[in-house]
Amino acid sequence: MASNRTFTMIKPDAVRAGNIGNILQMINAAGFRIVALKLTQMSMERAGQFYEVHAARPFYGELCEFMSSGPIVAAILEKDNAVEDFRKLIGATNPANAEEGTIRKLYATSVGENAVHGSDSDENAAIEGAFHFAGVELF
Ligand code: DAT
Ligand code: MG
Repeated sequence: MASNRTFTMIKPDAVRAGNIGNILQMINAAGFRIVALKLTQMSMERAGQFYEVHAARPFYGELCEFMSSGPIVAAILEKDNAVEDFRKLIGATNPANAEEGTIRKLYATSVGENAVHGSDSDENAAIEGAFHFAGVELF
C-alpha cells in the first residue's frame, strides 16, 4: 500500500549553505504537505541512535560527526505515496549519480554531505518521525 507520510532532514551542509528555503520550496512544489517542522541539532549520541542501522558501515563515525555538526531541519511530510515519491525528489545517495532536477543534484556536494535525508520505508518513516517529534507537534 502506498504510504501517506515520510520523514526528512535538511542536513547541516544544506543549512550552512543557506538552502533551507530553496529545499522547502521544492518540497512544497512537489506536492508534499508539511505535517511537522523544526530547526534542531542532534548530539553525537542522538545521531548515533538515528543511524544505528548503519553502525557496522565504515562511514558510520564520519556520518554521525557530520550529522551532529550543526543544526538540521527535521520534518514530517504528507502526500500520496510519500516515501517513494520523496526518494525520487531527493535523488541518489551520491549526488554524482542523482538525476537532474533532484534536490541532491542541486544542493549536495558529496556522498557524505548530501543535503537531505529521506526515509526508505513506511516503517522507518514512522520510527524516524517519532524520533524527532512528539504527537502534539504534528499538524
Ligand atoms: P540514503 O541517505 O540515500 O538513504 P543510506 O541510507 O545508504 O543513503 O546512507 C545514509 C547516509 O550515510 C547517506 O545519506 C550518507 C552516508 N553515506 C552513505 N554511503 C556513504 C559512503 N559510501 N561514504 C560516506 N557516507 C556515506
Ligand atoms: Mg537511508
